[in-house]
Amino acid sequence: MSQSTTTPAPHHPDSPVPVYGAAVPEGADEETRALVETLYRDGIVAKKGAFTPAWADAMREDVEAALAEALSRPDGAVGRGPDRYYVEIHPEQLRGFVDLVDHPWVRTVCEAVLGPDYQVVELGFDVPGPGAVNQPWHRDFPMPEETRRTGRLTSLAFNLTGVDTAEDMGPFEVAPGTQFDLSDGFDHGMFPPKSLYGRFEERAVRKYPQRGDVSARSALTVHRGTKNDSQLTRPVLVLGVDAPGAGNAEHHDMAVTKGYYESLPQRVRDHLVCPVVDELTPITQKHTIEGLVMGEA
Ligand SMILES: O=C(O)CCC(=O)C(=O)O
Ligand SMILES: [Fe+2]
Repeated sequence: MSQSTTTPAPHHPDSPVPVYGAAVPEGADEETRALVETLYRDGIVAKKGAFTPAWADAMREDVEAALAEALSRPDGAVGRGPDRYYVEIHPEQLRGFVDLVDHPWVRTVCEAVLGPDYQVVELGFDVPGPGAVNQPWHRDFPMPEETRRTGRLTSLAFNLTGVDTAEDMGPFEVAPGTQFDLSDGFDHGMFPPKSLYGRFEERAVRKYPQRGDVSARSALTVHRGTKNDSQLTRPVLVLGVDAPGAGNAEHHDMAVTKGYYESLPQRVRDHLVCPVVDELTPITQKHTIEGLVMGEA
């Protein structure tokens, strides 16, 4: 999967034309090529109906149990704005974890974009409640040096909704094609200045995923959760996957017990780099810059 050395420098946010080509692995079939091309062009790609609605309902139950547990202890959940929580969990807190990481579409996207040695580094969820407001446009982390230099994406965030998304629930909004915007002037490399909001608003697409759908995006594609005008929460699962060396694992505290690890198929184990422990420790959320900038819940 070597990308040509002639890749031009990333374009400036003011430039309308993304200059990166997709890094399609050699020998990829047509479906894989299309997935990688869409991801490199739009910064997001999705598969409808990857799981059944019943599978998504079970995921939602696990997410709600984990949220209740996290809210019951100090720093179990971190605020990402008013009535919007982020909670990180361990794989065995999610009954469908193996189904998720072993799903053919998920595996294909990971392998094609991140290479055969991709690493599952983060499992968590965002829960915007009825009081959630528009988030500032943002990246989930700053552009890594490698992406800036080579135009290669080195990590992916998979999202799965726990509910059928309706307009009044404050849908996820994304600005396709902004994953390679240079971040000069972005606050902490993540939050673009208001003077650039026009660029994101022009491109903004609201997503209405239904239970069972899965999407994969670059965390660099500028996006935001929007204002929830309903009485319902809109839980979203987040699975973070890295290319080797991308360095996101160190920001997360995922672990698995020995017994659970031993129960996993080898091809799932192959992508887990987290510690194997005797007993799980509930994850304490670090207070992050996201919480600060988005306004603690
Ligand atoms: O509301 C969403 O779906 C995404 C929220 C988000 O982007 C974040 O908290 O970083
Ligand atoms: Fe985000």
